[in-house]
Amino acid sequence: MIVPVPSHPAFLMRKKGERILIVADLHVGWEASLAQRGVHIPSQTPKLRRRLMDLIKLCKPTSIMLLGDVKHTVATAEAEERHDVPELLEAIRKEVLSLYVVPGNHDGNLEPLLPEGAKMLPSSGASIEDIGLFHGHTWPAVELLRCKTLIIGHSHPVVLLRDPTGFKAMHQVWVKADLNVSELTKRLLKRSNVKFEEELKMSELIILPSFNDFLGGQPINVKETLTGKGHQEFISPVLRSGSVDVDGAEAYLLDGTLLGTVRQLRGLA
Ligand SMILES: [Mn+2]
Repeated sequence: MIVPVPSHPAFLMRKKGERILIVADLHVGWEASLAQRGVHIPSQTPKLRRRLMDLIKLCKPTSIMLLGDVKHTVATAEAEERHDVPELLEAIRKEVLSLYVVPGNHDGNLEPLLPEGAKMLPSSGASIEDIGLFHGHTWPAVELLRCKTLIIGHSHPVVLLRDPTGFKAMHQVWVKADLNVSELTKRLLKRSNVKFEEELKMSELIILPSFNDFLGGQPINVKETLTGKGHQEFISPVLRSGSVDVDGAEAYLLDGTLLGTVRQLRGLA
């Protein structure tokens, strides 16, 4: 069983005595990239660490899965990340039996920064029971087609609400979308040249809000943010594949409030 943790951008999965906490997009070191543009602020990692520790206290997980983009610099690691990532991961590693990392597009050269015992999974993802998990910047492994639900991060979904007087608010959201598995299978197999003839039950895709809320997100209710325009590096191939009903996707605030579908919310952006 998998449930969103109320008021946190996190999932808790329970499975025969195991409790797996899943978070995505920590982007440790994002503020260091601000320094390159002349804005110097203290490291925000202690705040991330406090929030993670609170979450661990609340959920009492036996393991933690980091669903990609643990750090911010894409190919290498900045000095701040080389210090902050091991310290943060070591702290959470001590609290659980296992720490798993599914790498995202920002996780180049992450492996040397992982604490002892942490397990790096393939970027094409992993499945736990009938849930398939991957960061979202790549296609998932073909085996993930056997899952019922796909969970990704990567998009940092937020909803933009614009008041007629010019006020703007952005709220982090969960996104839940219907998924057409035969379409997804077709697209995925075309790339991998594998035969896959089974009856498939997959029906939905869920996007996890980013754990690091400091760097904002992509407003999903601004035209085609999730599927087309904008920075291609942020567009998930699965969302772009035509197999996900992005317009009909439902957006939920972290506290569980249903805001509406992407289509309905476009009028408020
Ligand atoms: Mn990403």
